[in-house]
Amino acid sequence: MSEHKSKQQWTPELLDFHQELKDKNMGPLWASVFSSSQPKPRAVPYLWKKGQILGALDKAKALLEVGTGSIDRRAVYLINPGMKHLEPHGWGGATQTLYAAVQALNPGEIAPSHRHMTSALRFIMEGHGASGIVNGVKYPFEPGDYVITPEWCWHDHVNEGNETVLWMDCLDIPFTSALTSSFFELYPQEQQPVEFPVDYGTKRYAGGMVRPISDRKPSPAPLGRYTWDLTKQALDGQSEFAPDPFDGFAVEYINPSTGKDANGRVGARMQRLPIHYKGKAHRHVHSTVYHVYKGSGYTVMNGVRFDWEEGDFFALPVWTWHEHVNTSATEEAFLFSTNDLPILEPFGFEREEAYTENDGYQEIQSVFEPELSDVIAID
Ligand code: 1HN
Repeated sequence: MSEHKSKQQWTPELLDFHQELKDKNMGPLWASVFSSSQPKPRAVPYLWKKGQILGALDKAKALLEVGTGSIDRRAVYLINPGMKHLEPHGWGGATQTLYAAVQALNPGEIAPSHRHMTSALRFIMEGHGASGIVNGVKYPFEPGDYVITPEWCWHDHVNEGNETVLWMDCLDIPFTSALTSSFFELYPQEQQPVEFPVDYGTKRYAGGMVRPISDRKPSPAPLGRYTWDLTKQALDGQSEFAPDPFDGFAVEYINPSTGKDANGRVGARMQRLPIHYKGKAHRHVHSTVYHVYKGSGYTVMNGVRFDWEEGDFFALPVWTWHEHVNTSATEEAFLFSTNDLPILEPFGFEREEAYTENDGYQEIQSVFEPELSDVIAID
C-alpha cells in the first residue's frame, strides 16, 4: 500500500500562504497528508515489570494513606512512552485509549465512594479481604476475579482483611479525556450503603451459563464479579480442542443480559497458553494491555521479543504484529487483557490480518530491555 502524494511544488509564495492561513486559524488541506494508508500508532510496544510497579507502590504506601482527608486511591498508572506527550494536561495511557494501573489497598483502608463517566474494570492480582461496593452491591475481591464498574456507578473499596490487596484497574480515560466530556461526583459519605445481599450478581449467576429470567431485559451490570473458578472452568473446558493459532484458549467477559462486553467501553479477556504453546503472528486495529496472571513466556511485537513473567504488564499498540509463546516446560500461562474493541467495532474500525511470511512467525530482531533502573528503592 502506498501513500498518496501530491505532485504540486510548494513555491515560496505558497509556503507563505500556508503560514498566513495558520496564523488565521485555518489550514490548507492540499498540503496535509490526506490520510495514511495504514494506522500509525503513537503508542509503542512496551513492557513494565512487576517489580517496577510494586516498588513504586511500596513507596506510595510509605508516603500516603488512603481515606477521606487524604487520598482517594493509591494507584500507579502505566504511561506508554509514545503517549507521554499527553501528560500533564491529558492522560498518557498504556495505549492510545486505555488507562491501566495497579492499585494497592492496605488493611483497614477505605477508598471513598465516587462515580464518573469513565468506565472501569478491575482484575484482582493478589491478597484477600478487600471488597468493592458498586451501586449498592458488595463484591469480595479474590485473586483472578474480574470486577466491573461501568460508567456513572457509585463505587468504593474497603480492605477488611489483614494483608495488602493488589489489583489492576483499567479505564477508558485517554479516550474520554480526548472527548473532554466527563463528569465526576463524590458520594456525600465515605461509603455507600450495601443494599443487596453480598455478592448479589455472582450468586444470581452461580451456574455460569444460565441467566435469571428477569435478565432477558438488558441492564448495564447484572453480573459485577466474574470469579476465577468459573473463568478457569470455561478455559479448561476447551482443553480437548485445538487452541486458536494466535491466542491459545481465550474467553471474553460478557454482560449476560446483552451478550456484549461486560464493560461497555473496555473489552476484557482471559487466555490460557498451554505448555509448549507457540502462537502465530497477527495484527489488528484494537490495542491491548496485557497482564501476566500466571506463567512465563514472551510475546514478539513488531520483531522485538518481550520476555514476561507473572505480574508483568505489556502494551500492544494498534496494528502491531504479535505472537505469544509459553516458554515454561511445566506451567500453563494465563494472560488477562483489556482492549478497546467496544469503542472501535461499532464504528467499523476493526480489521485483522495474519502474518503470512516465514510460516506465520516473525523473525526476532532484538530483545526488549525493561527499565529496571526505574525500580524505586524503598528506604
Ligand atoms: C477510579 O475511580 C479508580 O475507583 C481507579 O478504584 C482509578 C483512575 C482515574 C479516575 C478514576 C477506582 C481511577 C479512577
